[in-house]
Amino acid sequence: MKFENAFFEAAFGTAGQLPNSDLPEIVFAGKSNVGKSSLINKIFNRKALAKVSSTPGKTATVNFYNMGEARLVDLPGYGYAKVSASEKQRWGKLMDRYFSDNRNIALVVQLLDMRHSPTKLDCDMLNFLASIELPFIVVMTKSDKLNKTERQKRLDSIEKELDFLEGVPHIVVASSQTGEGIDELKSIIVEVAEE
Ligand SMILES: Nc1nc2c(ncn2[C@@H]2O[C@H](COP(=O)(O)OP(=O)(O)O)[C@@H](O)[C@H]2O)c(=O)[nH]1
Ligand SMILES: [Mg+2]
Repeated sequence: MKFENAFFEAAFGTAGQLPNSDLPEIVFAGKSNVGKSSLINKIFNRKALAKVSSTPGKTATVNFYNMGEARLVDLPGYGYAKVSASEKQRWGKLMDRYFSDNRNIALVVQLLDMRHSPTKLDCDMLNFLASIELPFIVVMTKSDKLNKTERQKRLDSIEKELDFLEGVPHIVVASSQTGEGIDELKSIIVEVAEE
């Protein structure tokens, strides 16, 4: 897999437009502003393939990146307070359709902000992933923003915070700033794409 050669393929705002799933998909999910686009750029070693926004709630489409043997899928973020009811409904429909479409989903990568406990919506998303029995891992983002003590505190807490799930998922600590966790994520992606 040549991460550097990945290219943006398409963005879809409504479920009816979703393209056929003819390659394994590695799906990135998380709340708005958690650092999804930054992490995707870091994985591809590109500055701005995925748009990084200082305005949360911007990416409202499902974005597909072609990596040759597999696709990386950037799901629209959730949990941005200022989003309208109709926009939330569109998000829900899009997610329902995406995940019920018999797609070739190799792995879901659920991002959580390492600085905070998972939100209610984060837990809803994790419960949903567990209920549809998709393989998923957790990435704790923005690790560079924590000092040593804070970092250890979050690492000590997270397993307990996720114990509502049957079996604690694999957790990767990552930062798009320092590059922590990126190599591990890349090898996980290569591994699941080959299965
Ligand atoms: N310090 C730090 N900031 C980050 C990191 N990842 C993202 N950010 C910042 O968080 C904000 C949201 O990032 P973005 O990638 O657009 O989040 P998305 O909404 O989940 O796609 C931007 O201001 C980024 O520069 C990280 O690992 N470390
Ligand atoms: Mg984004």
